[in-house]
Amino acid sequence: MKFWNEKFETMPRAEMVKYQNWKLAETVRWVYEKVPFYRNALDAKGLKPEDIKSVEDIKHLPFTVKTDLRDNYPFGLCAVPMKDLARVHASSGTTGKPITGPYTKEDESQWGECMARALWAASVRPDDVVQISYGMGLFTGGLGFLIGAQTLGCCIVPSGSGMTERQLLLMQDFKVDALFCTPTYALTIVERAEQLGIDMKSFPLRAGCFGAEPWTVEMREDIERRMGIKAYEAYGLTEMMGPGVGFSCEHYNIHINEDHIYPEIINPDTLEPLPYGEKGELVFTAIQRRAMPLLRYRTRDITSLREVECGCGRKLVVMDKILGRSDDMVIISGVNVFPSQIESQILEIGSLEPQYLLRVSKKGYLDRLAVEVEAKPDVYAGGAESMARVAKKLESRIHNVIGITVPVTIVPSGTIARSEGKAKRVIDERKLG
Ligand code: DLL
Repeated sequence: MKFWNEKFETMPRAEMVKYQNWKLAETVRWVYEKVPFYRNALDAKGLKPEDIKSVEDIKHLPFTVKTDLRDNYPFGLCAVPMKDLARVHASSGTTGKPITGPYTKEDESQWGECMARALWAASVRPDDVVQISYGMGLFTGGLGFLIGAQTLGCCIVPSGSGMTERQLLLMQDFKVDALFCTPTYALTIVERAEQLGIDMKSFPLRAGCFGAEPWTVEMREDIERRMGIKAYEAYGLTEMMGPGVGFSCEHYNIHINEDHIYPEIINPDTLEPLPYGEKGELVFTAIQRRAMPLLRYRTRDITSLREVECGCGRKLVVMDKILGRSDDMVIISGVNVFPSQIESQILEIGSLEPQYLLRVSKKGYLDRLAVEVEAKPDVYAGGAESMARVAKKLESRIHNVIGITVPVTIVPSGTIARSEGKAKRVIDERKLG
C-alpha cells in the first residue's frame, strides 16, 4: 500500500473541488446555525449560508483572527455544548490567554486519519517502534503524533520532551525506528549524543518527523546528516487540529490535507486572495470539523501554495516551507527579515553551529538587528582572529542575501539556551522596558 488513504490523497482535482464545495457549504451552514459569532459576522455582510455554494465563494466569507479566539475564550466559538466535547487542547500563545482547541469524538478520529497519512508518508509502518519526544499534554504535538501512531498501529514510546540523555538511551535500547519532535529538539538531542561520544548514525533510527516551528532546508540536511536518517516534516496549528494539516512526502513536498483543511493565500495588507505561486499569509477553513470549525482563519504564517505533479503520486496541494510567522518578521530599514533567512546563511557556513539568536533593538527611530551565533570548536581554537573572520563571512553573506548590514557576534559555545520544544530565535529588546 503506497498511501494511507489512496482515495483522498490521489483524488483528481475536479473531484476534490467538488468534495470541498460540499464540505464547505455544510460547514458554513453548521456554524451559522450553532455559533452566534459567525451568524452575526455573516449577517453583517448580508450573507446567508446558501450563498456559499463552492470554494469560489469562500472569498465572500469573513476572516477569523487570533483576537476573535481570545475575545471568545474559552468556548465562545464552539459549535457544540461541552458535553459533546471529547477533549480540549490549548496552545500557550505568546501573551495572555491560551488558544483553545476543542474536539468532538469525530474530530479526534479525523485527526487520527490526517496524522496517519502524515506518518505513512514519513515511511512509518505499523511494525515500527516510534518515539514521541514532542511535549505530551495540552500542546497538540505529543498527543497528535500519538493518535496518528495509534491509528497506524505502531509500538509507541511516549517519552515526551526533556531528559535528553534518557531519550538517547530509550532510542538505542528499544531500537526505535522513527523519532518525532521539534527540529530544535532534534538538534539538542543529536548535539548531546555527540558530546557523549554516541553516534546516532549507528542507531536503528531511520526517519524523523519534525515540525511545530519554522526550520530551513539547511537545518533539515544538518539533522539528516548527523542522525543518519531521512527527516520529514509535519505542519499544523492548534486552531485547526494541531499537527496533521500538512505533511511532507519522500520528495520533501509538503502536502495539505485539503479535504479537511481548505487553504488560501492572501495578501496580508489588502486581504485579497493571491494566486498559486505567490507568497502571502496562509488562511485556513476547517471544512470537516464539528467542535470549532473556523472560517478563513488567518495563521500569520508566510508561504505560497503550488499545484505540483509530485513524484509521490499525491495530488494534494503543496505548500512551500514556511518562511516564518509574520509575528517573527523584523523590519530593518524597510526590509522584511525572517529568522529563517539568517538560519540558511548560518548553516551554509560549515564552521558555525545552528544555534543562534536575533536581537532587535531600537536606536533613535531606527530598528537594529544583531546576530549572535555559536561556532564549531576549531573556530574558538583559532582565537579572536578566527572568530572575527567567521563573523565577517556571515555578515557579508547576510548582506548579499538581504541587502543590509547586520553585525554578527560569535558567542561562547553553549551560551545560547538549548530548547526541548520550540526555539525562541528573536529577542525583541524594543518590547522590554
Ligand atoms: O505547533 C502543531 C504542531 C505540532 C505542528 C507538532 C507540527 C508538529 P501551535 O503550537 O498552535 O501548533 O503552533 C502553530 O507553529 O502557525 C506555525 O507558525 C508553526 N509551525 C507548525 N508547524 C510548522 C512547520 C503546533 N512545519 C504554529 N514549519 C504555526 C513551520 C510551523 N512552522
